[in-house]
Amino acid sequence: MTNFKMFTATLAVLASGTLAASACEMTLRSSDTHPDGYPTVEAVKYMGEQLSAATGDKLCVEVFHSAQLGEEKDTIEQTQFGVIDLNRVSLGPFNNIIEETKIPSLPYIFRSTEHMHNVMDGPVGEEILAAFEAHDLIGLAFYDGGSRSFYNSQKPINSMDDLAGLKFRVMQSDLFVDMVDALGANATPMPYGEVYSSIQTGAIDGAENNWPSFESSGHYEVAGYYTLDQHLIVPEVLVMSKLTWDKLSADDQAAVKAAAKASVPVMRDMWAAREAASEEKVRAAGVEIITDIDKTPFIEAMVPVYQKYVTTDKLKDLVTRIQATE
Ligand code: BDP
Repeated sequence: MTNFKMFTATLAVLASGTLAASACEMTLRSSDTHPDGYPTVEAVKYMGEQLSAATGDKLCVEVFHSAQLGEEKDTIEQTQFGVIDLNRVSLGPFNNIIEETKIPSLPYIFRSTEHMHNVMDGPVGEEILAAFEAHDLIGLAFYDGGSRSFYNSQKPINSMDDLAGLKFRVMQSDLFVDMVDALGANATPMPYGEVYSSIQTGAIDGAENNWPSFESSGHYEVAGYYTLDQHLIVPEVLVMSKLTWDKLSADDQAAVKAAAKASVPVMRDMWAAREAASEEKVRAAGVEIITDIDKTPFIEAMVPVYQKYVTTDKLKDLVTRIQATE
């Protein structure tokens, strides 16, 4: 689609959706690739309720879930242009645009979800949120994205050697292409919505994701082997268009930030519950889960990836501070 056609299509969906929330002075339209009920979608709805309460129904949020407004790479652009007000996205698709987002997207940079929380809730997280502004976006809050692991339709992956020759879809980020290459497999960046049919037709052998996405996307129906190598713990982010932000009073801006922050702990609880439920569903469907995997060779293979992407003093400093965080 050309940009013009894409914008027109988005505007048509937006126009059809605004009636429901017309009591509000301003309805902020928010995009999410995930289906209704998914923790990120529910977190932004919760954020909207908080915001409406805080502003006496002046500001409302309407979430367009299930990629109604498009795939992430396109919706990011539309958020920069102010066509979409809010967007909940993985940090991955920002990597090629905002340098700082590459650091928390590095493979094995976080030792655990708890480590990720400690980093992203602190000064490093604030610095990364602040980096969005130069790109016409306001970073509001980070959400959980679990840990991502490889799944495929061909065979169980028990070691790094088993990845050789397989073709995996990655998010549209050069960093992830290099990550997969460094592991000895082949990478194809593509939008999330194309993954199911691409595995089904054999255009790719698999992809990588967390439990809730593996389950909700139905990818587990076409990729019967899931290896918990946990190469990425990529935070997700809620951003606002700077054009929308600039239309708000200072008080309303503060209310937006507060509502976004308030949704974080709620999201984390919903995430933990959904992770468990998704795992149960995927296991019950008979997917072979490989848990006993030595991650050391995977971690060692990432040295050239770090060398390629952690280039400036600023980025090196971010890595050092993340590694030094408990
Ligand atoms: C999911 C993220 C979503 C990404 C998707 C992907 O929540 O933002 O679009 O992965 O792989 O886990 O593209």
